[in-house]
Amino acid sequence: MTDDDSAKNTEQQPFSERYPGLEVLSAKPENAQVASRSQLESYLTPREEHYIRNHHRTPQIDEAEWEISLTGLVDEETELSIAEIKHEYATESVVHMMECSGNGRAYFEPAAAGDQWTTGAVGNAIWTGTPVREILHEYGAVTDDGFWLSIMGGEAIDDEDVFCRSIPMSKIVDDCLLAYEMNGVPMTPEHGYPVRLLVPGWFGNNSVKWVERLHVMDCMVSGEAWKSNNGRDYTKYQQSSYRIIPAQDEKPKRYSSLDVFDTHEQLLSPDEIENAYLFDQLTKSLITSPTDGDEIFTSPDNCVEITGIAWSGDDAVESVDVSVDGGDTWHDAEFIGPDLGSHSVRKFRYVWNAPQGEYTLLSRATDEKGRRQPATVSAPEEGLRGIESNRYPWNEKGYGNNAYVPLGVSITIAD
Ligand SMILES: Nc1nc2c(c(=O)[nH]1)N[C@H]1C(S)=C(S)[C@@H](COP(=O)(O)O)O[C@H]1N2
Ligand SMILES: [Mo]
Repeated sequence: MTDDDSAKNTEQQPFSERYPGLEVLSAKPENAQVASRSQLESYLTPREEHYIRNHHRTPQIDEAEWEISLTGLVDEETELSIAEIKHEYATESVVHMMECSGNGRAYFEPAAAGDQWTTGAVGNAIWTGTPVREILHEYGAVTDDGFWLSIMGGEAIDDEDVFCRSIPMSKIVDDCLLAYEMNGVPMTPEHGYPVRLLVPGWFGNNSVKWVERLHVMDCMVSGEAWKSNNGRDYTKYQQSSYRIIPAQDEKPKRYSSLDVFDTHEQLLSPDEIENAYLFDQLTKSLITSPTDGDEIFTSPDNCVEITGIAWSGDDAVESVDVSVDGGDTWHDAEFIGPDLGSHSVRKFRYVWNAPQGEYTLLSRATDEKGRRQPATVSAPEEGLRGIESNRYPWNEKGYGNNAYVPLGVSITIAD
């Protein structure tokens, strides 16, 4: 398929028909998750089955006319064409399990506002593009640690707030891409065509789609000038959305810069950062087979193979445990299949000698720093700011839920 075909298709077919594997949460703007867990059994998520999350609507962009401006702390401000981005620098690929920070919001009690994503706002794809560092170096940008790159999406119209994210320069220089291909084919308009930022291992909200401007700064977008810039708020999606806000806080505390980016580390040290920012993904896992409500006949060998996937942020998944008794006892699962890099899912399995009965199956992953999924989400009255005593903090916007209990699978083993 050529770039032109994917652009044309948008006009021809409704969104839900172009993504038949997705369950639509809202059609305008387009928000949709993978319809079933069993679709996540394959090592890679097909482009048409990768969840979609939009705040506004998908813009119709002509790649030949699109330009990205590079501004701020650079020797030379410039406009980059898509042809320059694609052809004048190195090309790199990464397998990234992207998760929307709202994935699992549906399990918050009381409910948190927003689309009620359950388990399907994830996708494991091969993303290909140009390393951002190459472009920054070409134009003499300041790329020292402590600096930030603010990336702005181009879809806002009239006085809509601009989808802008500030990413620490150390992460940008390390492995961020200006991506234009997904699984070896051009990205569809909904996934960011013609070009998106791809931040490997970080929550989806960092991977800005339809990039229009890159701005090199010594701080994040913050302060009055960015809050009202020609009538538009550039700070909302950095400073107000995608923050962990416990029930007792009216507003998140805005910081102009940070030293700690790791989301889990922020959640463990709320004295330093009162409301964590959703940057790198938390450790999480999901049983994909059997599925909830299954009745399984095990004869003649009494064996059930439990399989699933696990993923984490910048730190790789180290191990996965499986419980068949609702969390009383745990067994080591084994990894199977290829290791596609630390930002990809790992597939796991546990082979179980299954007596007749009813069971709740659970899985929990641990990352290479020894950080394990918490069991449940706390109650808002507890006021937690971080992960404590095996509980994930309830928060007003329902972000980051990696608790394992709500993800359990109930099955019956029949005669
Ligand atoms: N410009 C822009 N970029 C954006 C968004 C958006 O609304 N506008 N949504 C973000 C969020 S919250 C997520 S989870 C990912 C989803 O990417 P996908 O739709 O390709 O799955 O895009 C991110 N990039
Ligand atoms: Mo998201």
